[in-house]
Amino acid sequence: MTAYERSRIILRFADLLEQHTDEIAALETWDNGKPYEQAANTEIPMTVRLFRYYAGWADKIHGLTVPADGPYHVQTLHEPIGVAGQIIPWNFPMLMFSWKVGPALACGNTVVIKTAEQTPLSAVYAAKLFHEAGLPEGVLNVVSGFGPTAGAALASHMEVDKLAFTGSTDTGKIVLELASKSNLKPVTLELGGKSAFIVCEDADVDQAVELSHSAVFFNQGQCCCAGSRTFVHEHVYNEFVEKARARAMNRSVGDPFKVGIEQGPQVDSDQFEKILRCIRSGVESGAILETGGDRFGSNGYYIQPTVFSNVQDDMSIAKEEIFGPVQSILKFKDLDEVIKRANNSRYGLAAGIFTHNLDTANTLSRALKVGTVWINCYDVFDAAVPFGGYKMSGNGREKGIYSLNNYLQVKAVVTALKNPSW
Ligand code: TXE
Repeated sequence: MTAYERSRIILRFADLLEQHTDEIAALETWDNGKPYEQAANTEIPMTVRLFRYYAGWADKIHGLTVPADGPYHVQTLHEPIGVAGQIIPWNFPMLMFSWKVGPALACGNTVVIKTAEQTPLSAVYAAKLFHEAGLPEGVLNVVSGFGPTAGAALASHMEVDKLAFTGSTDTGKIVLELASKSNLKPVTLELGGKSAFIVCEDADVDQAVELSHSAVFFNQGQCCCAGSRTFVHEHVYNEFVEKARARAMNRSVGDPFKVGIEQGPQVDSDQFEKILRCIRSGVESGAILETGGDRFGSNGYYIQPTVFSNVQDDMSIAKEEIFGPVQSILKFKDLDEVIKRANNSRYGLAAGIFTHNLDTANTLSRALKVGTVWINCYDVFDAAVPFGGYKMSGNGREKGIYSLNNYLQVKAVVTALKNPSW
């Protein structure tokens, strides 16, 4: 198929997805528990945008001519890598589908994607729409299945040429091992995080409170880049804690299909229990429970929006990924100290910086060992902007131009020139 035709199919798919936003958003809410409005107004439009972005790339991927020494004509061919195996999690099923499938198809690969066992529906629906858009049989294959069987089979398959994984750091280690023990397929990993959200003394406190609230609580706290360590300068700490507590108490929790609901249930009982264990550990280790701390209501996997203050670096709520609606607020005194503490993590996915001082913003953004720095904003996810982690948050970058390299082979073709003087 020509690159132009690939591009047109992806664009037709994006149009179909947009037309079916209501159905797909409803599937996301049924499967995951996320507010329907969030899925319909934010996630599906972002998914559509992502596919349109990569449709635009399909016919702009090409090699170079290289001015090598000697009587040679040298060119590079950018070829599809082959069969892309992809394993995605349950927190943003459609969006994760797009980050994986968009660049893989734009580059001319075929795909076998395994969805998370908690959230299989939307990708199956999307595959049907791809078929309607004209994608030939066999190019996109959606597998519903469990990790240790279907996921491991993909990671260790000898005829899968590349693996892209998003999920926990522990499972990331497993798939990397399976890939290395089979055919050494290259692996990109997007794993967990414990991102620092740093509120400096000159920050607009009201804005920082609101954005730190959504940085933690968005999607029931089930975000790899959740700003889950809220560092606040001592001069604004008391005001910040008071306002963060009030905001969390105000969060609307309930039936995710209802208008105006900000927070639905956690995805499943495993996650629900894990989060409650984390909350108990916060209380036991001496953090101050400002609000929340228990399940919400008596039915379903709902958790009260929870805020801890007086959190210390060595507490497990400051170190481990909670993946739930739990904010941990830590106090800091100066810039050098907060840089060291923010970087003192095995993760390095993202960070938020709240300041109006250009020097502070520049110093922090250069010093932090993370893949994304948001300054006076958070969770801004444009299709063109790369995303990925330092350290144990993973390797490789998704989105933007950077994701294309994950799905391409570069072949150097060197031809001897018959008459080098020309
Ligand atoms: O993740 P897993 P789980 C974090 C978060 C969460 C924790 C556990 O802290 O609480 O991980 O969640 C597939 N071989 N994140 O257990 O196991 C699995 O089927 C191959 C952060 O749900 O990593 C699913 O498709 N694949 C994260 C995917 O891996 C395997 C998002 C993710 O599941 C496998 C999700 C195996 N042996 C959880 N075992 C993020 N970075 O956003 C499982 N899988």
